[in-house]
Amino acid sequence: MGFGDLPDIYERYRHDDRDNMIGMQGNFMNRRLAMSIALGLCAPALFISNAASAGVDVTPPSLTVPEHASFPVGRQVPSLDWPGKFPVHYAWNASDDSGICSAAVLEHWGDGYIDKFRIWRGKDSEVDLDVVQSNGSHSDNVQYHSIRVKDCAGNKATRTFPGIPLVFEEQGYAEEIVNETPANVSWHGNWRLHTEDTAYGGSLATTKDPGAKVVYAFDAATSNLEAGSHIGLVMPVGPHRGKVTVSLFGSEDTVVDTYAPQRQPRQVVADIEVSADNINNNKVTLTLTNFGGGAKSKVSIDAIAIL
Ligand SMILES: [Ca+2]
Repeated sequence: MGFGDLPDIYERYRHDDRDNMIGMQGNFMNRRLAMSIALGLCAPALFISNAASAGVDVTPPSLTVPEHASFPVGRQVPSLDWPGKFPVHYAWNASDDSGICSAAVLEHWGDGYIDKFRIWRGKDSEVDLDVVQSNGSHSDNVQYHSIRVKDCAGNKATRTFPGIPLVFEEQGYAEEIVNETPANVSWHGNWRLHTEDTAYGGSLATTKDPGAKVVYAFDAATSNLEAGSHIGLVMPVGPHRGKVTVSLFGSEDTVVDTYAPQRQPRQVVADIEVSADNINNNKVTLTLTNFGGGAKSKVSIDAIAIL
């Protein structure tokens, strides 16, 4: 099965395409909650009139391959079994001047069942969406997902991708994420490596000691790091957490506060752009230091996202 359009499955699906509801009802609820999709844009619920009367063509819209967005600070990185937001950038060309009117993610199950999650309604050719995992584990029954768009004349097209959204990263659609303990890391001071269910990859490195430091030396070529790349620092935030100093070789230090009134795992607390000055002997060196100096001095490193 290729990753292009799936006319047979698509036709079966069309019989159920009676409404624009987000798929949180009906037999969806009888399934394991493998994934849910939240509205990524709070676009006004404009009802755009059928464009057929405007004499537009009826060719289905053509989709570009989904692109991935950066991790804006404040995003939550999903993990396999825990909820999180996963930002994805889509761009496509409408077949006519009616534009794209809606987008949905279809979740294809092994028994032929298809769940639909409408993720966007508006009129644009480019959109950033949040794909949100629910609090359930992914079922083995989910074989693959596809994105379906509909133009304002009612024409539809699908783009299929394998696996669950989290697996985007293995398919080249998403950011590379490395756990807190890659091979090229050196620890200074007292750090504790421990398991944590809600952490990315199920583990964290934690220190309470001001001045404790960790140095990541990424190979620029193998990590796909170049000028203009972004590094997303993934850490938990919460009421007992403090500040961390973040610096790249060749750049000034930045202090990031991981205090938050409520505990939240897997937060992208910093998004650092890499410049040519930061690449030295094909290495990009990231240093994180427990800033201390306040009432809270606990910081934990969860993961590094390379964008
Ligand atoms: Ca981790």
